[in-house]
Amino acid sequence: YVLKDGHDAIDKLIKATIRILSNRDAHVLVVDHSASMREMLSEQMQRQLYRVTAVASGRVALEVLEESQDFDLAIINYLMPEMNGLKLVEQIRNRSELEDMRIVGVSTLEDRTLAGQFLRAGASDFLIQPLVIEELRWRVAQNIEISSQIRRLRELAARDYLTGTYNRRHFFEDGPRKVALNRKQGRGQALAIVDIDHFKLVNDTYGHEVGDVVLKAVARQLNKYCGHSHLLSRMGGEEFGILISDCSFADARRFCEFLRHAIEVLPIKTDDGIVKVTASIGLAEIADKESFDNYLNAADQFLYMAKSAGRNCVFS
Ligand code: GH3
Ligand code: MG
Ligand code: MG
Ligand code: MG
Repeated sequence: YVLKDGHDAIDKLIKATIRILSNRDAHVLVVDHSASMREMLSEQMQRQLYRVTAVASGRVALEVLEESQDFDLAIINYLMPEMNGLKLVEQIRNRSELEDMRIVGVSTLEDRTLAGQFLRAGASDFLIQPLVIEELRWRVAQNIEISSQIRRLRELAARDYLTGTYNRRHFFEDGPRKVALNRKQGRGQALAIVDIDHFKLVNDTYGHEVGDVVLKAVARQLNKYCGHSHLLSRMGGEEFGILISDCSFADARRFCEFLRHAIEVLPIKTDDGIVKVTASIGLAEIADKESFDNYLNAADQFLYMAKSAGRNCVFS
């Protein structure tokens, strides 16, 4: 009986450890005016293998969050001169790019309404000072688990099921955002639409399954060269959109020509042997302040011209 109890305890310990380890490297921001609290919180977070950044004021916290949006959770003390914890939470929640970050408010029990105020302002959780270490650890661990689940779901929702590239929804969400950012930073950019030539014929000749293999291979080839620099998405069917960033228009044109060639020479292994395809590309320069949709339309018109001109070419 004792042994069984022992196994149970070990089992629980292992499960708890796995829960913490699965989120190691999560990034925690500690905002506390007291140096000893910052030190204690940092130590506790590091024990759970989280990365920690500790700052002494709301102002510095906002500066840090301006620089990096990769924080999973912030622990924010109410009592701070200049800007109190509640004000800081309100400011953070005004910024949509930080909406997934979990916030744990901290304060003494002097004012019983503070927990409610913190939650109303957008905090995810609340802890009473003096902190109980076990409670601190598990509230933080659970909130980080929620934030990583949200991240996983977002990632899943942004991907195309067949090819693994970003999907249309993500392209139309993130595309305009990236265009605005490039514009602000004075970077050249362009929109391309890549459409596989006579793809219907591939399906008709070899069947849908081989068609799927071809789609995946073309997507992998495009992804190989777009990497993190250029936003690639499957817009639908056998059509891919690419937002080319930080690039002169001449270079964007060369890049598209390179992609076209990379598809043309790609031998695609299928159950029916090697299949080869070509693609046509329409490319529009993003230079003015027109909408994302307008630039896509322009790229689409160039694509139409490329098809009319005999396919396997780039028009811009
Ligand atoms: P064009 O050179 O003018 O682009 O001709 P096309 O045959 O490539 O273009 P069309 O728009 O006539 O046909 C596209 C085909 O893509 C039709 C559709 O069955 C096929 N398709 C769309 N989505 C998928 C998919 O997920 N898997 C497969 N295997 N085929 C798909
Ligand atoms: Mg078509
Ligand atoms: Mg096509
Ligand atoms: Mg098409």
